[in-house]
Formats: sequence, structure tokens, C-alpha cells
Amino acid sequence: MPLRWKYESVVTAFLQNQLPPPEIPEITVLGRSNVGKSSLINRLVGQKIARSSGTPGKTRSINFFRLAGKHPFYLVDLPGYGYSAVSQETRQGWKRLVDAYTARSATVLHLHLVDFRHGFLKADQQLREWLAHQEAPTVTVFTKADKISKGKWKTLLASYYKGQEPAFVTSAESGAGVDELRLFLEDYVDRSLASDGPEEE
Ligand SMILES: Nc1nc2c(ncn2[C@@H]2O[C@H](COP(=O)(O)OP(=O)(O)O)[C@@H](O)[C@H]2O)c(=O)[nH]1
Ligand SMILES: [Mg+2]
Repeated sequence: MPLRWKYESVVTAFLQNQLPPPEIPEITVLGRSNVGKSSLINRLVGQKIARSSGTPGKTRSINFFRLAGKHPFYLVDLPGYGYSAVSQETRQGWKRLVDAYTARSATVLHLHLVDFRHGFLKADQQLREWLAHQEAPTVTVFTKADKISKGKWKTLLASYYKGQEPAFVTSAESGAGVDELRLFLEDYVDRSLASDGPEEE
């Protein structure tokens, strides 16, 4: 039986004072609009909890999905950081919200979603620069792998990815790689809580 998470609730924050208190570990899902953030969240949870749309750059809110595995945690849907075609004013507001979000220091891991067909685009390089300044580590998750024939996965992955940390190749469509990612995240939440707790002799 593959691991399952129970979906408990969602908090939507448009403004800083709507951010939930930093009480449980948070795993952030980020990447360009349309890269497949909402679809992957839905596939990981096995339920349509995040709205997926074909229209990029619509979302101006941060969605916190409270899930329970062994321990409760938030999966956080954080839409395109800084690179949406919006007015200067909207972008400033969005930046303030994202800065307030990260300042809470509840994030234990960032998942950077990258389209497996395209690899790291300019927007992804910008995001990586931002991520490099964040406290929590980043893991790369390639999306839409169903669009590439499986025989090409290994070579393609090697051509994009030279990092040391794990990278996942996934498809929200076929479910490829999703069970592995879920297990990894569950384990990550566990370990982040263990390392937070009181030291034992
Ligand atoms: N073929 C395929 N399409 C996908 C996959 N994941 C997402 N999509 C499609 O890509 C579009 C954007 O997905 P969405 O999850 O809304 O992206 P978001 O903007 O990053 O949240 C939608 O039309 C999805 O149906 C996938 O794994 N395979
Ligand atoms: Mg989305």
C-alpha cells in the first residue's frame, strides 16, 4: 500500500495578516506559471484540492494545504515569484506577501518545479538565485515527464541536472515518480521535526 496523506484544510492568504502561524513544517511548491504546481499537489494528495488552470499568472494568493501523514504539515502552493506580467503595484504587493511568508521561517524545504521538456529557463534561473538566499534547501522536481518517452529520461535528466541533492522526475498525468516523491517528503517532515526536538543522549 502506498503512503497516503489525509487532507485536513486550506488557508488562502492574499495579505500578510492572513498567513497561518508558523506552527507546523511547510514545504513550498514553486515554479513558473503552468509548470504543473497545482496538478502535482492534487496528484500527491490524490484529491482535487488545488485549482489548476490553463491561464497563467492569475493567482495572487498563497494557498496552504494542511495535510496529515505521520505528522501534520503544510504543502504551500506559491505561484510564480516576481516574473508575472503584472503592474508594478501588484508586483510590489506580491513581493511583500512572499517576503512576509518566508520571514516566518516555517519552511523546511522548497520544491522547485521545472518542466522536463524545457529544463531550466531564464525564469527558473531567476528563481534559483532567489532560492539560494533562502534558509531552507531546495529539491528540483521535473514535471510533465509523460510528454517525453521513457527511454530518453536518463539522458535528459543528466543533461539538465548536475546537482548533488535528489531530483525527481514526475508526471501528474501518469503518476510517474509521485509515490517516490511523497515518501521522500513524508520522511523529510519526520526528520525536520526530529531535529527540532530536544536532544537525547
Ligand atoms: N501532460 C501533462 N500535463 C500537465 C501535467 N501537469 C500539469 N499539466 C497541465 O499543465 C497546465 C498547467 O498546470 P497547473 O497545475 O495549473 O500549473 P501551475 O500554474 O504551475 O499550477 C494544465 O493544463 C495541466 O493540465 C503533467 O504531468 N502532464
Ligand atoms: Mg496553480
